[in-house]
Amino acid sequence: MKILVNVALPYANGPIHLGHVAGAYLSSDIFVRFQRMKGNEVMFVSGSDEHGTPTTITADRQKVSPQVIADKFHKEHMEAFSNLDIKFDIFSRTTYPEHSDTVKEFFLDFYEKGILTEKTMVSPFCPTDNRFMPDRYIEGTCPHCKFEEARGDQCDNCGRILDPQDLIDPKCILCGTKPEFRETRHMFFRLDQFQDQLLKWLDTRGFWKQNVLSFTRNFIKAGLRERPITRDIEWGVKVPLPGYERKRIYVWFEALIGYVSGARILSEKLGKKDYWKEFYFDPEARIYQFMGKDNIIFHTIIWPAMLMARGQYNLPYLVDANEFLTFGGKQFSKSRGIGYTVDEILKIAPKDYVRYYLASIMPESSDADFTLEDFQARVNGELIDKFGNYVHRLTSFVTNNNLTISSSESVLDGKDKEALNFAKERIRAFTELMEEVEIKKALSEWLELVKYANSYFNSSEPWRLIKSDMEKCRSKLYVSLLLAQYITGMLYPLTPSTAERIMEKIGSSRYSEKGFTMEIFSREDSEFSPVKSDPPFEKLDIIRINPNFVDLRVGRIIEAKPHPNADRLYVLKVNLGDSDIQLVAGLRKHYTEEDLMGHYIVV
Ligand code: B3M
Ligand code: ZN
Repeated sequence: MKILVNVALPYANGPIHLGHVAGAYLSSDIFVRFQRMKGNEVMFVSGSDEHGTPTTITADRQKVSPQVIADKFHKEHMEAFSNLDIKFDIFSRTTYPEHSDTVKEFFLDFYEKGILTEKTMVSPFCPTDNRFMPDRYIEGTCPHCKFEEARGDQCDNCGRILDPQDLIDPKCILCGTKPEFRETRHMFFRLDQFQDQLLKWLDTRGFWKQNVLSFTRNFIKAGLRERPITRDIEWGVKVPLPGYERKRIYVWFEALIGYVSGARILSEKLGKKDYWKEFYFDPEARIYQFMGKDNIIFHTIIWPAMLMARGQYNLPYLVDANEFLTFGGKQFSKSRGIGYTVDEILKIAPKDYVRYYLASIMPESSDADFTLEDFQARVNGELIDKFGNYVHRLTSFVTNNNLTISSSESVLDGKDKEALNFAKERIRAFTELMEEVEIKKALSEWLELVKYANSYFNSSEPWRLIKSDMEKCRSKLYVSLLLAQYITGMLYPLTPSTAERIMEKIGSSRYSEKGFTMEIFSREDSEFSPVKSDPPFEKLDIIRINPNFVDLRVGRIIEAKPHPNADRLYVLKVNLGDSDIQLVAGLRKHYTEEDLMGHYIVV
């Protein structure tokens, strides 16, 4: 099957942080890798959204041209994604000439079809700057909640959508002058014409996630109105109409078309000019759209309406939006120093730890919170202790005994078959969930299988069998290695480079022949020649990551015993109120056991 995966084009106005990654970029990359594993033909498109006020505001503040800002962040975004192994087929730019050509084509097609109408509206005009100001350039007091720094388009305090005329005491953010409200002419997109068609189409999308569907239905129910798609600014795609020389196309309207121009540019680069049409025009192809929840209506209403207006284009098959990721309960914010950017986190933790943790808390059905403690607990407790140790113990046992294990020498007993059936069931559930982009749930199926593999290996006791029953020992190792191959294969879309590394360690013949395909999960003959190597992971240590992170608590010593093998040490048990911990302390020269008992200490 042909699958086009589009991810919202990030604004080129600031660094990518983990909130963005968890919102859409990681889930789409995982989905793409999974689809490729299944043998589907995938095109993975995103790019920089360079126009509009998000970029000009940053540029105005830094007193440079918007292109300087866009260039800087386009480069940074590309690096951030690539450092996290998020690998687009194209990371395009909305300042490419091919993009403005495609936008013009859409615009003129709509114009000729009568889907655009010209209307007069009232806009803020700054007499000092002598120009119309975009809504975001006006700030004032919110009429609803009295927040004093509400923007002309929205109040960040109460979340209400505003019109700059609603603001009490409006001011231009560049010069502080009170704006005048003047009439100006703009082009409007007749979104109202698509209300029925959109509702009918949504009725066929019952399999979408609830958050996306209900958000969209409520928006349509409130009634769709025509929307202005030009603006009085100078930074953007030019309007191909006379009289519009000083106006530009609204950033959202043209950025959405970036999905089409991106696919076209990629096709051109691949030397297959019309390749993009196989995704947009063949009704058998599927288009998946990924984004954060604040972008839903643009992708479930406006973009589909634009595609309907063009005719012939495929509509999105699935629109997937995650909820928000918070950091210690607060919104990620670069300016307020809350949370980590991709660059910052990668300085302190390997990319796959980040991918693993974000996938395990993916905010799919509700907001999720990133904390350093939880990051450490998940990575160390699951990825390292359960998965890494399992593979390491198993492969070390095999290599220490100079064995090569193959299916042909294995005779499976009831328990072995049960293990393989359990695995098959988990893989089936995992696959279904990945298909539905339920990544967090898919990962919990993986963890189930990892735990099962651990207990299967422990209870089969190959270290005992090797002395008494070599055939049985080989069979147990074979099943254990097969389980290792499965769990590593399942991990591939989530943590690709780790999965590659571990697969080498396991030395699976199937992997070396086929790489990561669904055949990794087959049961048929394979051979394992594990490679002797060090433990695959180093534990995550958040105190080392963040020296400011110190967890100090007062505890009471409830037990003090001499250390059995060291005459300077005590083994202490300390009660922290909600739990007990054990400590080893070099205090025997200084205190007796009785001195210590019952004492309060800081740990
Ligand atoms: N630039 C998303 C954002 O950065 C916005 C998406 C455009 S996708 C067509 O918040
Ligand atoms: Zn407000």
